[in-house]
Amino acid sequence: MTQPHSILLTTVCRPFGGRGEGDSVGAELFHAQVTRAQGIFSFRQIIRGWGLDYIAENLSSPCVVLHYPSERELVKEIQSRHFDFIGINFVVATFHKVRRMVELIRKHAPHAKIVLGGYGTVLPDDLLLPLADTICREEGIGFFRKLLGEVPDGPLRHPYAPIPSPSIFSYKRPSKVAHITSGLGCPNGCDFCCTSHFFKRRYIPFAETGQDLYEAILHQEREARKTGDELGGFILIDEDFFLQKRRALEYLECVRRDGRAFSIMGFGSIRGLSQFTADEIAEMGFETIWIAFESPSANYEKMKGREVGTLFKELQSRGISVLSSMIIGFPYQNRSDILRDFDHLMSLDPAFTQILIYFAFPGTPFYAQAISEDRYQDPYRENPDYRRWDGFSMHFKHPHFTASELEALQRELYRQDFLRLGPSLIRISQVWFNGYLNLRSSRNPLLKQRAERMLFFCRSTVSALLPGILFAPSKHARTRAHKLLKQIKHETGPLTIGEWMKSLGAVLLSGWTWLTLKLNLFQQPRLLRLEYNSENRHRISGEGYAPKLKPAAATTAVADK
Ligand code: B12
Ligand code: SF4
Repeated sequence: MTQPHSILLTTVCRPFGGRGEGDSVGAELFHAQVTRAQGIFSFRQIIRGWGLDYIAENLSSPCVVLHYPSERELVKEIQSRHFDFIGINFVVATFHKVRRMVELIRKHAPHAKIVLGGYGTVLPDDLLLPLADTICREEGIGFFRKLLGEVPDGPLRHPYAPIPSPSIFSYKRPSKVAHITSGLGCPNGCDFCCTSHFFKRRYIPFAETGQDLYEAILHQEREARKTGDELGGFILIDEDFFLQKRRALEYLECVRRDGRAFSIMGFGSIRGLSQFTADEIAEMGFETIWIAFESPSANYEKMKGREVGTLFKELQSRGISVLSSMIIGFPYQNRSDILRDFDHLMSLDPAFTQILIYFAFPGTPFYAQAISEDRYQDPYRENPDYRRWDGFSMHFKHPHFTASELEALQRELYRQDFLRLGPSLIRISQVWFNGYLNLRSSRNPLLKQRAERMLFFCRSTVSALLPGILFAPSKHARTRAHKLLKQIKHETGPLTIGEWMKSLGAVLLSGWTWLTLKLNLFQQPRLLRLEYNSENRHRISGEGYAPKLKPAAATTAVADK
């Protein structure tokens, strides 16, 4: 039996968006990267650093986790008690914050051992070693267990670590979204991909079987019930969930057996998704799937499978919205190549779009290539400023673009996405509505149930269509919102007085949202502080609480075919 240690795990400190920092680097996915050009229509959702919750949940020592503390809050925490280890999660773009945090830790807790972890550790030792006692460049639970003398490959527990449901027009929905990581890493090995190469193209399962995953989801539900949280759905972190075919099919079997699907947002490649029919994917409960579009001519393995247009259409017709990400700035691309790809993507009508500039993290084949071919531009070659390792700046010399030209084109494409397809809220409502129409007469009980869920989603956001009709950025988008509202009313009945009142409320709230954006008010995350394995925790991990999962220490080298 080892002596318990006292551990503090923290994300990097807020505030975000300081001088020289990329404006996408913060605590949000939608507003920072995906719906960033959508103004008052942008989705808002603070996402926590789940890696830290996973580590804390799986240690036996008491552990405090801080998500997005200010420097003052961090100092207050480290002064409040003795911590043996202080772990910091960071990415390359937030490395500069680590320097400052380490300064504070060394001043206020000089005895504490500093552990650096997360994907920022792809940076070289000469930068990191002076700041750390230990660096974790692997799966963090096993690593931390080893560090503390615990059994590294003991059973793995999924923490209950929910985040708020996405909000729009400053209206905070009461429900939460739970999170599960079913695995880390990805065997696809795209040349630019940090996570795939971080784990050397191995897949590290956190849920070995479909039954494990299903159990983990039920466990989240039970925890939500205990805590009094209303759960709106689940975010499933797994770079390419559908590539693990056997596990996904087993999961489907569990859903079919119990006749109950959970709403899931997840990630899947064309290659992985093509192993399933759209009905199967819908039966599993997926509501939103992040599918990389990149550039079809880039020819990545992950893009091989069903024709992208057919796949998108099939999914959308079952009420599954697609978040699609495009990369621009491949060396072979000139302006018209990029515009052609973009037109193609727009024709697929994704509910959400992300457009990033091709760039390379240390440790990837593309990074090695860029160094050997001397492709970095001067400011990024010697002593680079890592704050802009964010997908919104171009680091390389390009035959057809200067950095500012490509960055301007990226901004223009985000604007075009918004103008042409309209607010994501309308796009996603359209998908739900079509899903409802297509599935309502299905003889498959799970799909019929899904139609009911789509109808519920549609009606519960119908009030938000009025701001779309009034303020969407183009005539086309306003007409789209108007037409959708008419169709919904036609098929599902007129708006109730309550819905009309809410519609007016949404208009007022959209004015308030405009003001808060304009004045930059309430845009930072707040501190989320949690205690794990301690008396003070609102729920104590222990016997009877852990789902029965197999040890997750083993790594799987290849995906199921
Ligand atoms: C969710 C997510 C976010 C969320 C939450 C961020 C956060 N605070 O963690 C949001 C949307 C806010 C976000 C933003 C950004 N993100 Co992000 N994000 C992810 C994503 C999709 C999942 C991370 C996750 O939760 N995984 C599940 C947990 C359980 O696993 P994990 O994080 O890997 O943690 C495990 C190990 O890595 C390790 N570990 C992690 N932290 C620590 C700390 C210690 C002390 C130890 C010992 C171990 C350890 O142990 C954990 C358990 O095994 C990853 C891609 C991916 N699939 O991993 C990208 C990723 C981490 N993001 C990335 C980037 C670039 C960004 C942004 C810069 C994007 C931008 N343009 O602004 C910003 C930075 C914001 C910020 N404040 O850091 C890159 C990082 C690459 C790099 N080397 O820098 C990734 C890898 C995506 C990619 N493939 O490029 N992101
Ligand atoms: S499919 Fe996605 S996660 Fe996998 S290697 Fe390619 S970019 Fe990375």
